[in-house]
Amino acid sequence: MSIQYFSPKEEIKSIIEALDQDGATIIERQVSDDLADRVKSELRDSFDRVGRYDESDFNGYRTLRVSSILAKSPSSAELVADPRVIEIADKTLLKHCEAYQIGSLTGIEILPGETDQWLHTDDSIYPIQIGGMELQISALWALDDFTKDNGATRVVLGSHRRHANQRYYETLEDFRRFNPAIDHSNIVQATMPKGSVLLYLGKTLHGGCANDSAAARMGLVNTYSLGWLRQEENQYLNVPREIAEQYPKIIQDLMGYMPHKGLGTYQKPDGRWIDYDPL
Ligand SMILES: O=C(O)CCC(=O)C(=O)O
Ligand SMILES: [Fe+2]
Repeated sequence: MSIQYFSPKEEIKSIIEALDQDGATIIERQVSDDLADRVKSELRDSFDRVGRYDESDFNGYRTLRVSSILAKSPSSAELVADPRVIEIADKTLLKHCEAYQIGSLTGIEILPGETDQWLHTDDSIYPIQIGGMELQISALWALDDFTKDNGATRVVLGSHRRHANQRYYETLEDFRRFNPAIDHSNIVQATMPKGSVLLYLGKTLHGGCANDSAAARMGLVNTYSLGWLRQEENQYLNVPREIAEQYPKIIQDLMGYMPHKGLGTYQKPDGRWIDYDPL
């Protein structure tokens, strides 16, 4: 099997069909090299200063990670609110909520020498599974070319439908043992040029890959989750309010400043209530 690639001009219907069928798909060169380079350079200093603080067996020990992305990289807002990605998130998530939100935003730089990350589902942070309902989707932006050798993400195509065992596997052998029905050829790498975006569902098994090249591979993962779930990353604490106020309304709404019908409401000092206001 191979992952389906689309151009930015492709009809949205075909992209959604591929996402539904395979659990993952790629839009190639959805944004310019210039935008990818801007985000990359805005994040560089943070990767170097704090990138090692999130090392773990799951995250790896040769991988740099940064969060609070909207506090560090103003240009990343263009990725978060990318109209194509938003259209796809609308179609996937608005069936199950009134409004959705940023679940997390994480910069990930896989350094040379890193080994395979555990195959996992991103929605495993939530202790529930509801048949036919996606809790979240992920958009993984390539800020460098993603190649076979430098750590292009592995995706298990079709795993969103068939996979019902564990939510992560430390080794490929474990994965095979628990999922004998999933053919090995369904594990593919999301190779893609800089500026492309890999879209995958919350239930799709995937993981970062070993970096056997001589250069680092930087990506930005943006999850969008149903508006009635708790956000994975606390946007209010991670992004200072003065910075949040500079962003357009769509970004503020996605950060969670827009309540979700009866949840997260607040009363302003002047007494007015802020309640649900659809995007
Ligand atoms: O960096 C990657 O390729 C994927 C990382 C990932 O899936 C995760 O950390 O949840
Ligand atoms: Fe992941």
